[in-house]
Amino acid sequence: MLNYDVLVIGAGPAGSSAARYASRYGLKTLLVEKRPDIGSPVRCGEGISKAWMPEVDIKPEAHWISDEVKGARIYGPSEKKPIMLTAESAGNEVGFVVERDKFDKHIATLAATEGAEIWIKSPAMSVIKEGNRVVGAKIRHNGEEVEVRAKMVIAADGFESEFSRWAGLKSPILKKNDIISALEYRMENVDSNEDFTDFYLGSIAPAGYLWVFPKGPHEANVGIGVTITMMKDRLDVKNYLDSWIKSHPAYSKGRIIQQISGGVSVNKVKDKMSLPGLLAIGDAARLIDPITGGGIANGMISGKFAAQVSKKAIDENDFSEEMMKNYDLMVKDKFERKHLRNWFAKEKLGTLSNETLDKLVDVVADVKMTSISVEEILKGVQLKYPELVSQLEDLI
Ligand code: FAD
Ligand code: OZ2
Repeated sequence: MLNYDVLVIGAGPAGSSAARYASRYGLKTLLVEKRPDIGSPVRCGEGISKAWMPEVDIKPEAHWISDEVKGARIYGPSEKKPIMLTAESAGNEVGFVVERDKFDKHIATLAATEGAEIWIKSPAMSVIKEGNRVVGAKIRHNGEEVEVRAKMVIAADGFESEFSRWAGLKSPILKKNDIISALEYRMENVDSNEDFTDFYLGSIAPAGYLWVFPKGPHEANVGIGVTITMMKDRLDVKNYLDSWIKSHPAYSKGRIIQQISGGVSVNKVKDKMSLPGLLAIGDAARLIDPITGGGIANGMISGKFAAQVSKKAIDENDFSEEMMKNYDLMVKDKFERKHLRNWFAKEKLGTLSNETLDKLVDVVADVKMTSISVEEILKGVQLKYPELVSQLEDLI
């Protein structure tokens, strides 16, 4: 049996961020990852904005940046004039398309630098509980099942998260209209614009969108997310992506060098993301933004919160439900209102016809955007089409 202050399950960006901060706060920390290679295989569009990075002490580094973009373009179904979110008009920083495998390894390296121990190829197999408190996990490590005891356990095991459900947390369960099925090709020999991440709305991607995130002059991630309630068949999402590519000469001449797929949660913030001795973070806590589908930033921020509450719980020797609520409150304070607004907006957007979406994009494209954010787009919609956002007007 081994003893730690903090055991983190999963070395994605959320888990590595939690392990990094827990170690920084002086806690003896073990980070376990089931895969043999942190960050790989990549399952991500790799698009991130810059604005949140200082919050989790991340400085951009060339080795994990694939492309620096100057803005985002959002196209309606007829693909005419897009809504432009650009650094020039908004006057703030934009974002990157990253090399996600290198990015994830970088965050794990930062955790190691602070002193965290890391085990790869080491899946958590089951939860150890004493009464209602989680006190560790059984980990398969070097061919053996090792009992790891920890004062605090952090579940960072991603969208397919099982650990917190094994422990008895119900909140990871999602409603069908809050699940996106996503598919993406990494494509070579395409003509995308290196300066922009592009988003395409409409019946080409029912209740979701299609994206093109540039990775260089002739390389891009071309992906699609569709709400699963809009799908009749598992293959629908591939058919949607293939038919869009086929009808766009800049992409149809391209070559697919990698295909990935995965689930994306697009829900409101859950009420409870903790149990005594256990905190769920990142995708395991369903913290993806419900309109952009972006989860890297939120995962890393929630990892920092989990480390802070772990430190407090350990210092005060209090692992009660009440103590864990501090984490739920920090997460809600940060994300609840924004995700509620974006959830309502995505629900509404999913009901609009191509014709309405075209009109909407056309008029909102004329609004000067002063920051690169979803809020700014919704303010534009409120200005031009108030009836569409009447349900969420208090949140804009
Ligand atoms: P993950 O990155 O999933 O990490 C979880 C880790 O836990 C994994 O390494 C896994 O192997 C490990 N693990 C699982 N079970 C166990 C176990 N039992 N024991 C040990 N380890 C375990 N977000 C963005 O911000 N920008 C994007 O462009 C973007 N594009 C996306 C495109 C697609 C197709 C998909 C599916 C998602 C996309 N996302 C994007 C979402 C983003 O990938 C996630 O929100 C992000 O990875 C969440 O980080 P995480 O650390 O919570 O989980
Ligand atoms: P704000 C990002 O985080 C980029 C993430 C890209 C993730 C791609 C993953 C795709 C996976 C699945 C698809 C999910 C589909 C979800 C359903 C949607 C239903 C329509 C922008 O720049 C964050 O970016 C704008 C960044 O956002 C992105 C900052 O935003 C455009 C979003 C696309 C669609 C919106 C449609 C609205 C159209 C209305 C006509 C602000 C703060 O940082 C500022 O301080 O999270 O707001 O950050």
